[in-house]
This record gives sequence, C-alpha cells and structure tokens, in this order.
Amino acid sequence: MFNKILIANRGEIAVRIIRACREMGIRTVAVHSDIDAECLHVKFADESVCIGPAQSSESYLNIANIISAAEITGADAIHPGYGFLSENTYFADVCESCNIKFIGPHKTTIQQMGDKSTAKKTMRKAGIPTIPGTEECITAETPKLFKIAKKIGYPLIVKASAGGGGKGMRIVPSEDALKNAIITAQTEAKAAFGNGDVYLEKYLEEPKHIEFQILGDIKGNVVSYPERDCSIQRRHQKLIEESPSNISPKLRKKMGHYARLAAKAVDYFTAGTIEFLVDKKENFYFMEMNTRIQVEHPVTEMVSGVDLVKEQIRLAGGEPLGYNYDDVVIKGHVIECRINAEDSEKDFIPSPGKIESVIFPGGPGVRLDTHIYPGYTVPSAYDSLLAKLLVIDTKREKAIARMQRALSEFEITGIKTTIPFHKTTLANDYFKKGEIYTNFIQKRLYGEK
Ligand code: MV4
Repeated sequence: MFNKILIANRGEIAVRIIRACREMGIRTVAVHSDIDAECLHVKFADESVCIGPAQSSESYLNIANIISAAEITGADAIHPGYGFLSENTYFADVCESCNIKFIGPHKTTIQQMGDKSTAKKTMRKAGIPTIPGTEECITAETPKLFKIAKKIGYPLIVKASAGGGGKGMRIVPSEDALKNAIITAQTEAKAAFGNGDVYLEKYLEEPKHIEFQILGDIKGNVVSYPERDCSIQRRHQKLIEESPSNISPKLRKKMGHYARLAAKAVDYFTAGTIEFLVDKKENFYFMEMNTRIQVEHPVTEMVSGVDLVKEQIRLAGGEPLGYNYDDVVIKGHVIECRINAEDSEKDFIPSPGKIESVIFPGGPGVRLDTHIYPGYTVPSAYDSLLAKLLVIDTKREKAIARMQRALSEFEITGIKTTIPFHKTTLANDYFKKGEIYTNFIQKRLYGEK
C-alpha cells in the first residue's frame, strides 16, 4: 500500500481524499496555489507545498511543479481528484516515467475514452448499445452527406470528438441546417480543443442522464453500483443527482450488465463511470465513460455504503476487489444538491468573496462534503463548488423532505449561492413526481417550450 499520497487538487475533493488517506494510515501532501494557502485541505494534510500563483495553468495544471512537489516530499502516488489533470493522459504518463503511481485507470484508457468518437466505436464493438449515427467523423464536404444524415433521421446532433460535457454540440432540426451546424461545431471544437473532428448522431428528445459507478481491480474484476440520475443540469453543469433513479428494476439490471461489459471492454482499472442516455421508451445508449472519481461519487457511497475513494486507492495499490456485483445493495434513496457560489436568483452569476458566517446543516441522514468555513474567501479563479449536501432516507419523498429541512438550516452569509434554486426545485411538482429529464430546468422551472 502507498506510504504517502500527493493530492493534486483543491477544495472539497482534496479534503475528501485526505480524509480517506488519513483513515487508511497513509500520509498526505497537499499542493496549493499562493491564494489557497489557508484552505482546509492544506490544514488537514500532513505536509503542503505551494506550487505556484492563482492561475490554474501556473499551479494546479502545472505538471512540472506538481511532480517536483511529489519528488521533494517523497510521495509514492498522486491522486488527481476530478477536473484539472484527472483525465490528462500526458500527466499520467509523466507520473509513470517518474515512478509515481497515478491513482486512476491505465493511461491508454484515459486516452481512448477521452476521444468521444473512439470511445463510441470501442463500446459498439463490445456490443454496448450506442446512439445511431456516423461511425467516422464527417465534414460538410463528406460525400453523400445528406443521404447519410437522412438515413440516421432528423433531428440530428453534431458532436465534437474531443468534446464531452456538452461542449461543441449542435442540434440539427432539419436538412437545411446541416452544413452550417457541421461547420459551426467544427470551428468551436477546433477553438476549444485544438481538434475540429465532429460526428453525427440521432438526437434523442428529452433523455435522462443515467450513469453507473464502476470499480475495476488489477486482475480485471469489475463491479457496478446502483445508477445515479444526473439529469438536472444547467448548461451541462450537474446541480442535483439522485440514486436510485425511477427506471425499472429490470432496466437497472440490464444497464448494470452493460456498464460492467463496457468496463471489461477496456480492462477498466480503479474507479470510473459509464454514462448513458435513456429515452422515454427506456431505450438506453452509451454516451461517455469518465475515467476519474466524479463530483457526485458520495451519492453512490451513501446509497450502497461503500467508500469509493478508499476503494480507488487500494485498487490502485494492486489489491483485489474481494466482492462482486451481487454483494452491492441499495440502502435507501439519496439526493445530492451542489451548493455553488453562484446567485441562482440572478441567472447563476458567480458570487465569489468572503464568507462572513455559515451555519451547517446536520442531523440524521445528512452528509455535507465541503471545504468552506466562516471567514473563508471564495476565490474567483476556480470552479464555484462550495459544498455537496446529501441526504438519505427510506423513500424518495422522505429524502425530498429531509433535503428541504437540511437546506432550510444551511445559511451562508457574505456571498450568494444556489441554495434558493434547490429549495425551489425540490418543491416543484414535476420534480416530486420524478418527471426528470435533461431539459427539466428550461421546461419545468423556467417554462420554456
Ligand atoms: C445527446 C443528447 C441527445 N441526443 N446526444 C450533453 C453532454 C454530453 N455528455 C452529451 N449530451 C447530450 N447528448 C444525443 N444523441 C442530449 C445531451 C444533453 C444532455 C445529456 C446529459 C445531461 C444533460 C444534457 C443536457 C443537454 C443535452
């Protein structure tokens, strides 16, 4: 097992990883930018190293400085968390060449799954249902383009191969919009990712975003956990996640099988997530594979009673899983609300600044993963996530009531947050009925057609 792990991240996920390490008796190294010197992850770690100025490219994305911090502290592994370098193949490669264990999947898996068109091809070959579309990337000049598009059927969606998370996507309602949509998506993708490759898919109307947590060990064993419904998103940023979803037990079993098959197809190692889109007829299709621990991992920890970060670390250390899919349980209904430093009553504009006071929620069935404290200054340099508030109860309606109670206790002064959004959403009749799709916010909260 590792002796010392450097956490190449900040905020609540860095605190989360340090907590797992401390319970495992593993020493921890925190890295921080100059403005993060007073952060909670620095306080909780055994050692800390300043790796540069506030700007992420000079600090949390600065591979040379992070590796140097690992070298001078003698860390034998690096945990990348999520975001930053967590899905950076080059970083995983540099760790390997410096004989520092990268806590994550094989670098080839990160590379393969990072290219959305390659990921889709890999999954289709493995027999996982994928969304009907073009096998290869296309351009506006592709021969027989209109025939190919007509065969898939409108509405279509143009997607960037280097994209993901909704970046570089264009919906095509009909043939006359096709060429422009391709050119626009290519231009956007080239600018955003340095790779303008795009492909076509049949556009699914009002799908659900259903994802399965997976774990894989060094021997190729794989387990999956009950699904998470992550459909409530704003501009492709998840805001509320829950488990289980309202799919049928039969579909849960079938999709879990395909999630494990997808993991096996790439010999998945440590923790990952298989994302599916599910249409109104309960047809499901592979969307993406995320090769990192995700923000919403506590949803699965609470619903199944597993510590995913400890599992990720011990699997990365070469230990076998020691259990299988049949041992996984559903202990209740879990809901997570992401509390961001954004003013949800003013179009979610960022609201960085000093937290004057905070009253944290608590009580039975409540979990709060956070790095904030009274007097903490929320920087504008990084993502806006302040805390993840989770509840578990025996039934969904009880979990909703518990979440409403916990939200009513959660008081942060000095900055604005998304707490009002969560209170409104959990009181919404369509939400209560479970009528949740990826366009929920536009259609059910803001009343767009
Ligand atoms: C789709 C889709 C409908 N049809 N693909 C958005 C992010 C990226 N993961 C893929 N996404 C979508 N792909 C087809 N063929 C709808 C979305 C989508 C979405 C998916 C999951 C969660 C939220 C979403 C919000 C808007 C669009």
